[in-house]
Amino acid sequence: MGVAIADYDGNGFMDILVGNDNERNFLFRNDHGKFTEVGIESAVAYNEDGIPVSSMGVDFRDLNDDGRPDVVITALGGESFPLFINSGNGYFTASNYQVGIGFLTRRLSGWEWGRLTSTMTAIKTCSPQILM
Ligand SMILES: [Ca+2]
Ligand SMILES: [Ca+2]
Repeated sequence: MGVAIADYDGNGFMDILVGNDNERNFLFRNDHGKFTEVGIESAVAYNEDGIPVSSMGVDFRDLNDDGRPDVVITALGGESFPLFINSGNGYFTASNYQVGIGFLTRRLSGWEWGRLTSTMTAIKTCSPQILM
C-alpha cells in the first residue's frame, strides 16, 4: 500500500521498501543499480508475530538518532503497527512491543506516521535503552 525510500544499509544507493496489504513486505536492496528483494532476510517482511499486516503506510525514519533509517508501518485496527529498528548490519529488529506501541496501536487504523510524531517522542523518552 505504501512505498518508502532510503539508504538503509549505508552503501550509498537508495533502497525501496514496499508495504503490501496482508502480504509480506518487500525491501529492494540497491547494489549499484541492481535491486534484490531482501524483505525476509532483513526481517521486515512480517510483523513481530511472523504474520503479514495490512501495511497501509510505510516509512523510513531514524527513530533512535543513530543515523540509520528504521522502518515504521501503519496498519488497520486489530493489528499493531510494526516498528523495526535498523541494527546496522543489514537486519532489522521488530520492536513494537518492546517500545510499548504494540498494544497502543492495536485499536488504531493509520495510513501514515506523519501525525504520530508525539508517539515517536514518547518512544524515545520512555525506552532509550531499547532504541540506542
Ligand atoms: Ca542502500
Ligand atoms: Ca535508527
